[in-house]
Amino acid sequence: MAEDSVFTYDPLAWTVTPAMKEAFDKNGYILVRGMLTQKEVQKVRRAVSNSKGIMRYAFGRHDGNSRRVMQSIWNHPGHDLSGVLPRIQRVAGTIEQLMGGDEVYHYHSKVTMKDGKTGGAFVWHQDYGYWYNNSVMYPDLGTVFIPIDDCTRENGCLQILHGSHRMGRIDHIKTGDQLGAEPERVEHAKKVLPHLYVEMKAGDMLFFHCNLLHTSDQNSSDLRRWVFISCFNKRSNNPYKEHHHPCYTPMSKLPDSSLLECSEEENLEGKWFMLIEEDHSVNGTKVH
Ligand SMILES: O=C(O)CCC(=O)C(=O)O
Repeated sequence: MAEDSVFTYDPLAWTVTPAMKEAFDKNGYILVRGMLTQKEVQKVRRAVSNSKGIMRYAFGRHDGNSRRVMQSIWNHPGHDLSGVLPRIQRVAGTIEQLMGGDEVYHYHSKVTMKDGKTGGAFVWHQDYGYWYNNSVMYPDLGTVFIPIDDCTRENGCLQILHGSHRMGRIDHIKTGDQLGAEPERVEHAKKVLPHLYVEMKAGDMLFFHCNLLHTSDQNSSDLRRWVFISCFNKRSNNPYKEHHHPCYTPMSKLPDSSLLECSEEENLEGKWFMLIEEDHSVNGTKVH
């Protein structure tokens, strides 16, 4: 990893510093080690792994190489544990500051599930390659990638092209059931930009710009690789048409202590899980 983009969480003095903002703008991401405590990781892992809603709404997208990536996506955070995590200051407050400080709202959260030996790959893409199709005018969105299992090269950790967000939006074409960035351009970018494997411990967080090119391999190891991902849009970038993710909806941020205080492991009320047939960016295949 580029040293100027790697930070360590300090619970007593967490603030987005000018160095973090500069690294985010220049490199397209920052990685913060140890943002969740072990106790918090265990609580989130248990809630997500036991969640009936997340499993019920899971769907697969073929990766063009005989496997599927499995995801479950919900649009409004809700008030249970999986709705508290995106709204704590460490998550929502940090991405908001990194994106310049204007108000952000919850665009959606998801869990990507790569089980051992079966987990599929994500093709190279930019998140804005999808979201552009949702009538979102500007690339003013950001993603927070929060592993709940350790992510290594063996189990299909995230890979990024350092600085690729500065290429602007690239055309995306269908690959398997996924939208992938134009391969010729990606191949060239791989020659001129550092290609990084982002190995992360559960509880580390990667904050990245919506035009950063990223991918991840199939999981052929024995170890599960599940990741919680939350995506945010600026209020000022309200999509000009309604679609399968929300238009501006005020989001109340929560103190960091809320995660351990939350007693609702699961409550699906108001979460608006996305059905695969409603996804007009690209389609996939139903699991249930
Ligand atoms: O979980 C991963 O490896 C990548 C997920 C991703 O890129 C996405 O959902 O857009």
